[in-house]
Amino acid sequence: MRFFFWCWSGEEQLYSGPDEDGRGSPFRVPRRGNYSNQCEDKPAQDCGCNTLHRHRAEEEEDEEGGENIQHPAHKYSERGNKEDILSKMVLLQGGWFLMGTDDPGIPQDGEGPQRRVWLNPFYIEEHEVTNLQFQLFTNITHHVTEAERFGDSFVFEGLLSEEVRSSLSHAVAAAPWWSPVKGADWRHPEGPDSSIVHRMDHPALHVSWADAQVYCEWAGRRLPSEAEWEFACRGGLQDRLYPWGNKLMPRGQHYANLFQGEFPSHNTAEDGFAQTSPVKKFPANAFGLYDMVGNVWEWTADWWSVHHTRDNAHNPKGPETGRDRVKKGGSYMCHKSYCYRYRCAARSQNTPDSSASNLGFRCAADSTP
Ligand SMILES: [Ca+2]
Ligand SMILES: [Ca+2]
Repeated sequence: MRFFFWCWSGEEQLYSGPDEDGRGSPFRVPRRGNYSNQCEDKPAQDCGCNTLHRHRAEEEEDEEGGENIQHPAHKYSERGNKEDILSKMVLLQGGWFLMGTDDPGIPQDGEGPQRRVWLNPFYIEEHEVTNLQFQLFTNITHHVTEAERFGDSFVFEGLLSEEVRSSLSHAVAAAPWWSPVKGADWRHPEGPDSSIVHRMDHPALHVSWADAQVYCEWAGRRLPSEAEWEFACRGGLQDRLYPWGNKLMPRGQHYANLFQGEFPSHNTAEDGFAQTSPVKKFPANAFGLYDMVGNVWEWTADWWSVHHTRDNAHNPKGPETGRDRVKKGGSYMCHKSYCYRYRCAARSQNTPDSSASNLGFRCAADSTP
């Protein structure tokens, strides 16, 4: 039995920092091994520190779980043609652009300073990887995600059934709308009694950075760097908040799947979706890319750092090492009052083995296969 601890300390997330779509990331779980509660030597009032025990499955059980997950009603055989599965990619010409902002919405996230960045041409998928695509990938590769191996993943409590909710032993204290749910994985986004059957064109959830890496490598692609992702998000516009400009709702229209209402208790779903939406439901940006902000957060290749200089950079790839990976774009859970991160310059982070019900990815490439 392994134990996991979460701590929240103002701007510093010591471990599983619940924050997300609140303030930070739903959880940042050290992968395995010796965990200690680093908050123990800090005053509780400074840390807001809570100790949660997540009972992970034993490794032996993980192995069995690996067998069990080969179950689903696979509609598609292993003969599926990879080229038919993969997303269309858009070629972006790169060049100089302004990355980050000098007017950060959340300064502690390292959104600034604004700096000039050069990118070589690259390709990026036009939408987030969907459940259908991820299912076909797993059918062919038999890949077992980290959430499946660990036996749980984080789910926004507002989406849970009464049955699952009543079975929960704890939530993340600093962000009680997040709960670790046993049996939550990409096939069961809200726990064992949920499924993706009617959501095959929605983004795949509960996919860790490592899982996303495996998918992109299998596809002959890679994760985008943070700079590439942000360039893609901006759609050729300079120093704008959103992929389409500075106004959140031009002509009163919703341009992204975000959270309307009172977070976290009352989601009016004014944009049509209280949860994820099918990809490509909202307008593309000028590059023809969909859901760059909103719908689900997207992993990037970079390690996380909040320290940037104004120096010009060529094809930056982020720090060489780190603990967390950068994610971009915000999600359907983002509300200005809690998670004003549905902007191109906004950013957040998770440990590479983290997974949640609002975190997905898309791939990029240097060239077409
Ligand atoms: Ca929404
Ligand atoms: Ca997105």
